[in-house]
Amino acid sequence: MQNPKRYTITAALPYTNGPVHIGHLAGVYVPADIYARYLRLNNKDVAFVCGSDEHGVPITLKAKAEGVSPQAVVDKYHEIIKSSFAAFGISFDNYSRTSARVHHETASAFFKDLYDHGKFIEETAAQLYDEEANQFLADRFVVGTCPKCGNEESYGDQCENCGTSHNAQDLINPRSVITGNVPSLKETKHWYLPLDQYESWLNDWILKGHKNDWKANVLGQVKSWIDDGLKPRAVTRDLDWGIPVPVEGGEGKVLYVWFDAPIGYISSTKEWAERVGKDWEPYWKDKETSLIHFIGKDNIVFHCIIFPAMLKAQGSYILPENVPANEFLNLEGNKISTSKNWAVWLHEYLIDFPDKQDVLRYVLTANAPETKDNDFTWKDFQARNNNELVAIFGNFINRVIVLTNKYYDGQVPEAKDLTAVDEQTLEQLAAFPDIISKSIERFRFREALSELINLARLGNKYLADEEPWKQIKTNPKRVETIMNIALQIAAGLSVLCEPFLPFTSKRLKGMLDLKDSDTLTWETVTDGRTLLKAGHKINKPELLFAKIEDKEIQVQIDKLEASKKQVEKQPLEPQKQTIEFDDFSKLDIRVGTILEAEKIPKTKKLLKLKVDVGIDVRTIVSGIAESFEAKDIIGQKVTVLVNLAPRKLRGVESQGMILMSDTPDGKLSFIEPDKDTVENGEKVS
Ligand code: B3M
Ligand code: ZN
Repeated sequence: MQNPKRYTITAALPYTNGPVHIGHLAGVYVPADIYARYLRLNNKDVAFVCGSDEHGVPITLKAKAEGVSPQAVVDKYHEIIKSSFAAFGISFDNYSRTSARVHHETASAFFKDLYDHGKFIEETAAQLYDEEANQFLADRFVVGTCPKCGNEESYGDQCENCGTSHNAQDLINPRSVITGNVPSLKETKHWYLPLDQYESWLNDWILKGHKNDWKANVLGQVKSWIDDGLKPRAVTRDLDWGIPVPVEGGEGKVLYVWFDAPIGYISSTKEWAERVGKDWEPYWKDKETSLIHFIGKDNIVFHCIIFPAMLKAQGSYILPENVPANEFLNLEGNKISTSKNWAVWLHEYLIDFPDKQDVLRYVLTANAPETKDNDFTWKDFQARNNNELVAIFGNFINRVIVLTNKYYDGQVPEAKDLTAVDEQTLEQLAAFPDIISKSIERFRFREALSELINLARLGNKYLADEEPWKQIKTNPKRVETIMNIALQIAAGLSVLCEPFLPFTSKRLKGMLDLKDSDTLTWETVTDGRTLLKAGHKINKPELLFAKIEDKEIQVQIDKLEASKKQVEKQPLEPQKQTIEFDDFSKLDIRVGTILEAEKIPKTKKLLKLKVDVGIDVRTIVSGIAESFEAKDIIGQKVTVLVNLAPRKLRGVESQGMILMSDTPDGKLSFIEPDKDTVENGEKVS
């Protein structure tokens, strides 16, 4: 679309079943924020909206796992996510949540509207049911083998291995996540969106209409969906967490989370418009609005097929102009995994690196998984900070500010008698806004960022070639011009870096004493000669970027290693049922000493022991022969359950039990008092 009147920019609504990690940031929120900030700097009318996705099975499962209500789960993570986005400088115009009233009303009305206009198919069909849990098994309540790739741990709605999304009934060997049982089938009524009826329209609109401007990975997925043939898709579920189905027969059912969540973009826009006194409708209904969805690749089908079909069915909404979905970011060579805690969590990063938001924004953009999956490593994070932000960007700015303060007491000198090199440098500066724009407008943020760094390189090269620090003695007039031009580049950087590095932009503008009220837009950089007027006074130098030392990086690597070990550890048995103190006090446990030990013939595990337990010396048969040699344990102090009913093992009566604990290598270990002075017969309580 040439010159749209306004932009509606959406970023995928994060599920509130956990905090946000760098994969989410690199895939969705950082590129969306760059785009929104860029447009605002170009004086465009922008609504950048997002919010928490608070429905769906993942929330219910998390609530079950934590033993709290779904509401408690969403309240907790909504706060964490919302505040960490804000601290990270993601400039949403509005961050809402799908539990908000405006959203329940909007989604409900949307469903009712489609229902009233006969856009759904109503169908009663057999669905997976867990008899023991008394519940239908939709989506993530069921796992099984993916019909497409054979992954045995595929969810009911989506396979994380191959990315395909399917219906729970499509799984081979399904089992309930709640009980582990094999589900049965039970009839239930649902409403379906007949996607098959939209197939040829989707084909024309996306595969023909957008074949040149949408990303190849997005077109590829859409094509494969359409080639496979679209089927009607249920938009309601038998669950109790979600937005109630607002029509007759909908009792006890809720809207499918992927029906309500994208409507969340609309509700969030409404909430924003209300707050700032605007009309929300043009942002969703005016043909001259450009609607852009930023998402990760696992959300493509929902944003390119299902949601557009819903919008089309409703009839009065615009369709997305582009859906620049990213691939995935891996971490240190492995897939990011919430359950394995293999992630860098944003809220933790912000604690560990409180003033380094821009460093992470930089690294995630430079490494963005735009066309293929990419890897984040802490070493690369450190290297990019030290070799690019500090050594190129920071170094240039520092030289300019320090020298201007030193030579001219901070006053911008005048540029006179420009040389060919000066003219050329200014022309190069003036070309950057356009170069960077072109990349941003094609959603090539890595390319855009590398051009930004090229501008800092230009500044460094200019200073290195012109050597003001040498010429100041021999040709001070010339140095005035050099420093003026270097200052224009610094000012240009302060503007052009804003979408990528907003905190840096602010600090740099502070040093250059460029007030926010100054009319410095993207466009002004194209006339790079007068960004800073002669005589303008700048401020003292401050550190823009600091070197990151090995030890700071090691802390992060150690943290990841610790998560890995945690996962590799054998899972501990869950705690047994609670007992009363009276139950415990029935046990009579005493300290004892092994006096004799011999192997019981023809057994692998059993030793016959004579143990002095203070009250008497008794025979105990113990299954510890795989962990100890009989001769080595004579004299060993032990704890013994002495009032266990005697029983015969291999013909020998055992009168008690030695208490042991397991060791990580699968052997046993004695439980002994930590002091030698504890005597046989002392009670353990
Ligand atoms: N909550 C899914 C996800 O985080 C999701 C996106 C909704 S966007 C409308 O992958
Ligand atoms: Zn699969």
